[in-house]
Amino acid sequence: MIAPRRRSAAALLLWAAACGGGAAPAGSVRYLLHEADGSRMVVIPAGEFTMGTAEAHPDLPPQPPGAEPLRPTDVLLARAEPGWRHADERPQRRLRLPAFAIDEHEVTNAQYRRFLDDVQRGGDEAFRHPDQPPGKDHTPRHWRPYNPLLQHAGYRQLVPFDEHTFTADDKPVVGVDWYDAYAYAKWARKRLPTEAEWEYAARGSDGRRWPWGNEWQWGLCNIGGEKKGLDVPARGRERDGYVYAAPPGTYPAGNSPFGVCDMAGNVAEWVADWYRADWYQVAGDAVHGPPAGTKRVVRGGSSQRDASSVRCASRGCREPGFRSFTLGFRCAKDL
Ligand SMILES: [Ca+2]
Ligand SMILES: [Ca+2]
Repeated sequence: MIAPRRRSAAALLLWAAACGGGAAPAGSVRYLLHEADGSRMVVIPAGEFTMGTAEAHPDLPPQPPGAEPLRPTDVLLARAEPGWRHADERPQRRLRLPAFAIDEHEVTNAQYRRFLDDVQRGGDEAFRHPDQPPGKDHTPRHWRPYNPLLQHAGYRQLVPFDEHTFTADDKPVVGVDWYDAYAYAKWARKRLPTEAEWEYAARGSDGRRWPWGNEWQWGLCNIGGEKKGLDVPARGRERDGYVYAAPPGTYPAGNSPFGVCDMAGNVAEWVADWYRADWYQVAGDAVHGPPAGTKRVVRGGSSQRDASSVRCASRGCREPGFRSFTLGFRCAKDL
């Protein structure tokens, strides 16, 4: 296989039908085939959008059909979930962005493996971030031989891991830190999306809560479900079919208005910006994050989170060296 660093940068533009469902009318999604890493990207047109959340007192999280009413303690616990602490999403702002392209799917293990093979042969000097720790290895955390019982002692093990749970070619890569995501994007002649670009690609121009609209619907994305609270009999009985990540594109009816897949849940996604909880209060019309910080923004929520945490405006953050079986990324590029 020819390494992407030696490939032509030529890319093919085409128009194609939407990949099913979602809010995008069939035929309206403009795709771009990005040769360097074999990804299909969605062209996001220049436009104005609503970033952030207006509500000061959000609703309670949607419960599965037929579920028992929430007890007062459940309400307190639900409001303690990071996705319900809306303060860092306010005030809501209208921002204007130039056109860009974003990966239709989260980066897969198959794609990441080509990157890893290339940098293990030729080094990562051309791709690594200046702040990357010396001697860093880009191997995802879960690609190494491991004893899941020992190495995941800090996690609730919901169903048994097997050797392919986090490594199958068609699954999103996880266990990568921000430096890995940055280096992959540069290797692929792309970049990480900004927080604003990510949110615009997820919700379009009308400020909707979830990629498909304002009403929560089960089965349109991969989140945590009945397993919550270590409910042993419920393990593995997910309404969306997956306890951990699903192959990208499994829920086309939950696509964003632009036809971007899995912007709610599946794996959470690193983006380019530094996190600052009060950034929206001081950012004005800035479309980038603060110039420095200690944590990078994570967007979209994951297979282990609730419906609120996978809202388009929900913000998370992690130290750039953090790795998790719920955290991956996708790339963007200028047009
Ligand atoms: Ca699930
Ligand atoms: Ca996602």
